Amino acid sequence: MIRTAIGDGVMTITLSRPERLNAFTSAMHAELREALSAAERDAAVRCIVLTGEGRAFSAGQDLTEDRLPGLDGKADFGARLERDYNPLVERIYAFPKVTIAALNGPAVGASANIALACDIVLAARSAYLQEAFARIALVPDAGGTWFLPRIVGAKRALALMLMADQIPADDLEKMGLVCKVFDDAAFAGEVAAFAKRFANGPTMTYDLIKQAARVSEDNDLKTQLALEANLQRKAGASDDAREGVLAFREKRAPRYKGR
Ligand code: T3D
Repeated sequence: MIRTAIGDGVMTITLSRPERLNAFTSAMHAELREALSAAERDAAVRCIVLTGEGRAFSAGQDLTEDRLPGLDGKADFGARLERDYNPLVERIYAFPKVTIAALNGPAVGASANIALACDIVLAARSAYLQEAFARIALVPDAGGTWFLPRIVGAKRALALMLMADQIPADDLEKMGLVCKVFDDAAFAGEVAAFAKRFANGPTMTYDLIKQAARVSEDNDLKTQLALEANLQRKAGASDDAREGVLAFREKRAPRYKGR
């Protein structure tokens, strides 16, 4: 259900239930947690790519996994979120290494929002994203109501969630939901090259940049300036910062070690 492969400092985590468009089950969540722990522990992993096998990124929660809503009045749809999705989204959002969602195909429901929790979203031209929840009379979850307004603005986010339509990759790029779109035939190669660039970069500094970006919307300017000074103190004391300046002076490419 979850496959992992490491190469060039990048762990590629592949959601792998192609016959169900990689829809999430509880077992898949457990395997994904394991994969993320392994990626966090392993110093050789400097960037992670989350993608899907086959023609989809993922179709969200597996709608056949267990009970049908509404029939006996006992189905607790919040419980699964609290157990599986909410910790996953928080973990990806705060992950100490750069995370890339590579949308090889549709990203639907909770999976659309798991993708938005990643630092960078790349998409194949044929991919789409769909906040499909309202189509089955559910509320956007897995962080959708938090990420979307912050990326596309409150009014547009609300429309996307109410309409629940499929948004093509080129439109996602225009809205800022996707960073780059690549032609389908070139997608795998472009994603690998994109990820390698981060794996070869100053990964400790990336973590500091992510820390600053995560809190900036909740901070006033004064607080954020003070935070920048603290983070810069840490970045400036790193081997990588020294290497970056040395490489500039010596007119060569820097060789970063992530410390
Ligand atoms: O606790 C809780 O449950 C609350 C949490 C909710 C989180 C959520 O994610 S809610 C949103 C769940 N996802 C959806 O509503 C999307 C459902 N899927 C679709 O609408 C369509 O499959 C797509 C638009 C994604 C793709 O359409 P299409 O025509 O390209 O493919 P298809 O033929 O519909 O799907 C291929 C197969 O995958 C098909 O199986 P079959 O008929 O060949 O045996 C289909 O049933 C299966 N599949 C697709 N999505 C899911 C799924 N099976 C289980 N769960 C799915 N989500």
